[in-house]
Amino acid sequence: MRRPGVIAFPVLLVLGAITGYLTYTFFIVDSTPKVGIIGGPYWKEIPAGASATDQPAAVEVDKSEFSKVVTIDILLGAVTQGNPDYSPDSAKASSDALVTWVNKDSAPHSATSGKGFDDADYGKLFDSGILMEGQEFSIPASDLGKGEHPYFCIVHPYMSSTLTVE
Ligand SMILES: [Cu+2]
Repeated sequence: MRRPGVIAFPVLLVLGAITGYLTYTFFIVDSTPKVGIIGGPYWKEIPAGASATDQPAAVEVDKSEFSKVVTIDILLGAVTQGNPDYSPDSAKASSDALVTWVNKDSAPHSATSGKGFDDADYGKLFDSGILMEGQEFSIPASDLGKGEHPYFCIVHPYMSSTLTVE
């Protein structure tokens, strides 16, 4: 009587080889992206609206044309949840003013219209895009229209504020 390992060992080797071959053929090869081929089990269409081109282009603003400038600082440390972020937190601007956000934090931030990503219209009224440390974004209050405009930071959605145009 031979020892059982004499048969079991080569059988296990063959089964392992078959498993490896099938895994490679049916999972690895299919899931590896190929240039020019759109499809495969993991292919997913990017939803409309995810494109950066949907967002309003940065407006070039001549500050000297405005006698009133409302500055909203993005405070140092705003990156930490719970810290004061936009200052003043509820800014007010008259229709003839220019509104300017200045990032005084060391982290990147944005000022993007809307209450958050759940807001279907977020970013439609205004969007600073990513502001690095020291960068600023300006928009005439007349472009926004009267009323209360909530906005938030797309990098840190817990940062939110309102701008009221009177
Ligand atoms: Cu932020």
